[in-house]
Amino acid sequence: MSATGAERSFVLLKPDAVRRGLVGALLSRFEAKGLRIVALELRQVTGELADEHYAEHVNRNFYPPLRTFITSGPSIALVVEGDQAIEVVRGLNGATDGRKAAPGTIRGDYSLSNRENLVHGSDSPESAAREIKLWFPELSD
Ligand code: RTP
Ligand code: MG
Repeated sequence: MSATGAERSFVLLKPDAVRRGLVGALLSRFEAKGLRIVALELRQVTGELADEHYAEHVNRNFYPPLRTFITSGPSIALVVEGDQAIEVVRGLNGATDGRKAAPGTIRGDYSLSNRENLVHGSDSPESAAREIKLWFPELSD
């Protein structure tokens, strides 16, 4: 929670979003929904940062290719704020697998992949707090 009471979520526009020139289109969706951008930065994700960000996945079979992908070019890291921002962002992002994600969602409209799915959003208040502290320590108390 921020000082204003609105919820915050961490969002990452992954390297495929930057490569494909979709940053503006994707940011527009979050802004049009009414979420406020409170931090934003272009970041080249290192393997070390990837391992921390995806700590829950590092031992999964899909992690090595995910690590290669997420470090393959610059990403846009941001924090958004608004009423129920965590759940709202997950709804805008859509299901993990772009092939199954509903039309109207970011992944449903722009992704045909279970890995290159354009966007990350925190999945719980605990994850949001952890991820905001990891990516934007200056925002944490
Ligand atoms: P995210 O964390 O990026 O918001 O995505 P998510 O919650 O919808 O999905 P999660 O299960 O947390 O997986 C994290 C990311 O790993 C890649 N992935 N690849 N079987 C696979 O090949 C596989 N499963 C997941 C995706 O990039 C997914 O977003
Ligand atoms: Mg996740």
